[in-house]
Amino acid sequence: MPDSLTIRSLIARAVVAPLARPLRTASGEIPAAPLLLIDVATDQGIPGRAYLFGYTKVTLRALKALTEDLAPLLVGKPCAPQDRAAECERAFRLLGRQGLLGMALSGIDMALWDALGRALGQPVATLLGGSIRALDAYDSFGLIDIKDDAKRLERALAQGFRAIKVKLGGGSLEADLKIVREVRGIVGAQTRLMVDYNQSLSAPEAIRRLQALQPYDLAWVEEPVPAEDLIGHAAVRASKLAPVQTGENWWFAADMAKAIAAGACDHAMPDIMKIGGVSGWLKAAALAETASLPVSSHIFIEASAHVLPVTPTALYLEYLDSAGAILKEPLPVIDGKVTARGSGLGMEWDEAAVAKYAA
Ligand code: SMN
Ligand code: MG
Repeated sequence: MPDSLTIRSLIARAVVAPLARPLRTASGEIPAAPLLLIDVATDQGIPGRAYLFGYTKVTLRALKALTEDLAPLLVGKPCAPQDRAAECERAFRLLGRQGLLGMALSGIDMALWDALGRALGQPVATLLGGSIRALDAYDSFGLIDIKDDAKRLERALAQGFRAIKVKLGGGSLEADLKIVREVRGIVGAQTRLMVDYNQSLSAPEAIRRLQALQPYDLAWVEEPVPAEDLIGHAAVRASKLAPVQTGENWWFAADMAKAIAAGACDHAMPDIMKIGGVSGWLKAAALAETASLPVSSHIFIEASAHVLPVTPTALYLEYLDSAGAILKEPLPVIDGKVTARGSGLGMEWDEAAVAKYAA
């Protein structure tokens, strides 16, 4: 390994990549994945790569400009992700890091960890003191239509998934009941079944719906109320109708600490792009351990597969492949499990696909 890896440049490219299953949620639809691909170059010739999931095309151009505008804060400095993250935290103390800036900083952190891993010829999981292992994964569906999705659910079981999540809240309680009844009918009693309301209900409405859903043995209810409504989450949790899961909208570990202090959840699911990249995830993993919260990941299957092995209370990797269409080798599911690849975070762009889906 070269003495010290020095950051030379940073570019970002926007793509809109097709999804194997377009994603419908109670809070909007994502027909294809708006992604920002980050490429860091170093003086030593080692690249660092990561991607951001932009949720919407509307802000993708701004996200690209913002990410590239951060280059002057990094170029010429050592590829030391924790140091760079601390520096950026200070640089943006007055502005704050939520939103696009938080995403950009998290993505850069991931790309720097990727470069470090590549320089050492090691997977990031190994760099962090863990080892690569096959991780239990759950298959993550959107708002389903049983006519179209029954076959896909059966396929998930055939792939070995023992846990499945579906989204609810697209309509009435009756619509939720129909979905859960039909899905339970297909996946059977042995499969763990989780539901995700994507922040669409009030706490009293969530409690009303969970009462009706009692016969279906839900392993968790995710974001029943708006993510920032910690009191609402705590109220749903106090009903004891289903374990409460949240975290995909926590901005950095400080948000997670507030949720824990508010008793908002039984489970945690930090999103590596909103929690501060690999460096931020490590803080979240420590918070989860001290609060005895099982941790599952949120999208970002490639990077999450490297950090879950060093997460003491790791539970599931969420299998929702948002970038497979632009990767040379998408991560496979084998017997319901996903295993990280290295070195670094183990992602190589399929340049022909990147050109095809350029936005
Ligand atoms: C989700 C994932 C990706 C885009 C939108 C929403 C989600 C989940 O809530 O948990 O999978
Ligand atoms: Mg969710």
